[in-house]
Amino acid sequence: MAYEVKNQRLVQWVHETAALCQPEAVYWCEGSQAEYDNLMAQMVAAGSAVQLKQRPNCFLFRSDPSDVARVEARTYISTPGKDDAGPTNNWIAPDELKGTMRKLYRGCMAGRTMYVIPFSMGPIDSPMAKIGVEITDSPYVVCNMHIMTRAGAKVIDALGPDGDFVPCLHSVGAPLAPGQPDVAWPCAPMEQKYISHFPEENLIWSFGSGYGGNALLGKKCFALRIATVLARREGWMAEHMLILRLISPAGKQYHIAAAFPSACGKTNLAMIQPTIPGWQAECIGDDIAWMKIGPDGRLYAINPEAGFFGVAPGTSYQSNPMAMDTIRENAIFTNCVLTDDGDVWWEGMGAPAPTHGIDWKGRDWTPGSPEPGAHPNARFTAPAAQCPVISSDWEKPAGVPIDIFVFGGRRAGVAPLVTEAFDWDHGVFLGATASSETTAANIGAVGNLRRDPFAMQPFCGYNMADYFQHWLDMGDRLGSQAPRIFYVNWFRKTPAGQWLWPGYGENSRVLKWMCERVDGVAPAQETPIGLLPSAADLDLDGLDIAPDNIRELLRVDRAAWQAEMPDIEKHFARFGDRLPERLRLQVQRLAARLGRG
Ligand code: OXD
Ligand code: MN
Repeated sequence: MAYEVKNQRLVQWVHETAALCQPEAVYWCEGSQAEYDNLMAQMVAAGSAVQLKQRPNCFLFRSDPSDVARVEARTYISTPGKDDAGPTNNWIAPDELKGTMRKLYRGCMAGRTMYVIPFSMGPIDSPMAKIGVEITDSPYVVCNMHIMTRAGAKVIDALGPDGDFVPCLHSVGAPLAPGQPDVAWPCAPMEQKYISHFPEENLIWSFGSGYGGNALLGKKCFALRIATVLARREGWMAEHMLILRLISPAGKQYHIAAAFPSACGKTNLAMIQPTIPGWQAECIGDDIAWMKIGPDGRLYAINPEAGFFGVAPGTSYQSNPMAMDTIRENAIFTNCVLTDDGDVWWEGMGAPAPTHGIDWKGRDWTPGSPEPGAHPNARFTAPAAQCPVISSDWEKPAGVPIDIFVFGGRRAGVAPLVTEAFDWDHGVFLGATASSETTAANIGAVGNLRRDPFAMQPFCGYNMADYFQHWLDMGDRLGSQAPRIFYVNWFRKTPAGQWLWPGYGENSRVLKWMCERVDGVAPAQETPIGLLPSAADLDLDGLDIAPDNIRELLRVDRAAWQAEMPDIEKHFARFGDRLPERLRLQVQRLAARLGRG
């Protein structure tokens, strides 16, 4: 061990876990570059990683074809009572789940090294940061955690003898018998995969998968599912939100936190390059925001992560040039195409497809091949500090003051380009009813409408109805200092399927209107569904867009909204009596404004 561990609870837990999982060796991670380089060299030698000739210090991994995404159906919130997990979560009683998983963990690390990764979510010197320790038998996870969190010896120092931490136990679930050769991507079959959370104990147990949020336990498991529970207990907020800073030509800063379901361009918006002259944007985070009320009564946000774990397909110099520049070096790629000259490629990269490459399943691939070369959920892992537009304040211990919340989804019709909430409660209603049409990246048939409240459906660690109430309570505490709430839809289409709005950098035009609303200088029209700009209120200078498109983007289709009401009622009915009365009232008010009931 490269350092002394004075925290007896940690020493004890590592000891007990080693006794249960029976690894060949135990290794305490120090978090250094040498450690990272060493592990990568071992994985290259073992054939599980390929070093990319075209990108300095970059590596490609290919997962097992059965282990490619977060497994929501195998994800559990294990509270003593089922109702505490609520209707949006899978539930098994803690004793039963622990019994099942203990059997799986017994001897599960045989023939492997057990790595202990102390990590901090949030800059270590931030009063909002929290410490976790992940135990894993995957060196791929260790390298990813190096990038995604602040990991290693410095966290042991911060933990001290009595510091608190969230224990995060992870195993790929593939023990090796003596002499048994390893595979490139060890994992367990689906029916043995469990991504389990025990919120009463702030404990995470993950078994069987080596991929993404199933295995990098600081991200969805800790920073969202466990953190939502801590946040409610302690009076703060853990949200599935990007954080960005917008700077006006006059130099005024506005901070925006925005929540979108998967496949709605969240990472693109986090790194937006405004097209309006004089406006600039800086990225603070692309996935998660932890927010706390500061001494001045405003809401301050930090990004608990240190890296980006982004979807590669569709990322191009057109859709997200800043992400493309972030991943030129020191990045990990998973399930992309390997080109013959030693680079990565994916569908929607904007670069011509290689005439020949190796696909994510390790097979020869050419542009005519029947299947995509990269998996649709192929990923890059890259240090946030490498983003050319990372804010100089992205690691500010106190965080940045949030002015604006944005919710949104992908819908071809009904939801206009932008809506401002009448007030906080109405904004909570907009978040609670957020909806998106499923794409190829989601589960279920393409084009189905899915309610994804606050983009938190798979990430809320307790009863979602109580989470709605927590939002209402936070609004009460913030009072007049509360951020303004908006709802956007960048994805409107004509009946013929043409995009009505250009999106990407042009979305800055909508963000500018929001900033002007905060400053009280832009008008808005009152409609039954909220406050909308008129075409004249949006800065459309230099944008070649048909007036009919703008009219359609800002039209409130009363009949379509009336038709929407039963689905909203059905969505809320899932929560039964636990649904806050104030949201029930919002449904009634919307119905009344629409001229019904
Ligand atoms: C993610 C997700 O990977 O939200 O960030 O699915
Ligand atoms: Mn996410």
